[in-house]
Amino acid sequence: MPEAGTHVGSGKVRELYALDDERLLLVASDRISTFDVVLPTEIPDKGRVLTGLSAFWFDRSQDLVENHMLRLRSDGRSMECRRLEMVQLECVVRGYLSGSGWKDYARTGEVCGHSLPKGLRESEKLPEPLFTPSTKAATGHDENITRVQAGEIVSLPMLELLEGVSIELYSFAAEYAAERGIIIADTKFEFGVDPAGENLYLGDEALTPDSSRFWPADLFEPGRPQPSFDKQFVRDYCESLGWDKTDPGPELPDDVVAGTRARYVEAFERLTEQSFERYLDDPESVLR
Ligand code: Q0Z
Repeated sequence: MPEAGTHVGSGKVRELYALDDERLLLVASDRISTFDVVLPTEIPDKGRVLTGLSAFWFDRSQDLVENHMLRLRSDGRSMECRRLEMVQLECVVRGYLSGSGWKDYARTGEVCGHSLPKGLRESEKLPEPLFTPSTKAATGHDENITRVQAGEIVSLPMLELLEGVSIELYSFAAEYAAERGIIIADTKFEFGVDPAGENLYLGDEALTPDSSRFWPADLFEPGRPQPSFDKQFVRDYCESLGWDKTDPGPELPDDVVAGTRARYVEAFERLTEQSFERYLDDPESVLR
């Protein structure tokens, strides 16, 4: 139980607590989801890897946009955050054609109202990163929306600010990660404003494998779906069982857990350029 927090929300793999009127505590568990189902087996330290990566990116991107991080707790999985009024848009940026972006392109030649060249293949790098906002569906799946629909949720000046900041953040992170062998194919940002509505902040988690598609660059080959940097062992194991992908999911064997933990740690170490052991010893070591 976190110090002085009343529970205010649950995500699939994270919990949110109120500390006071101005501050929230975001706690990342070791739970893992695949095919949208949370599995009964945890991946040890997954929550610490994701919190450490979020903290790393918040620190490295603070000149691009302010963010909600106030403090990283010594457990390595909890972040004290500025309480914001969240913008009711999922700010998705896609650098590669995958997932619902690929599906929409294959059907219509467009992704969220952006027309694209003909003949692109699944997983291909896009000529420019695309801002493809979606709605925050309370249950089920986020829905891709057009610019016009997004303009009904936020003002047009706010939409243009979100688009510009989102693309800058993605471009910065994708270039940094590519130099370290990780393709960030796409990512989802969530933003908020202070109570006066004066300042924009990057919130939630940022540029983690749970909020993004991470692909190993050395295996990149357009024309097919790409292996996931972090979850591929879990997916392959689940596929080998013939599980119908409804709740409850299967327990994972020890070798799948160990292999998956190693991939999360590898992503952390490649991106932060420091050992995960050092992070466990001193979480603030990811901050400059
Ligand atoms: C984030 C979520 C989670 C359940 C609300 N800084 C903030 N200010 C106000 N609200 C939020 C934040 Cl991050 C906020 N969520 C998403 C996260 C569990 C829901 F860990 N909801």
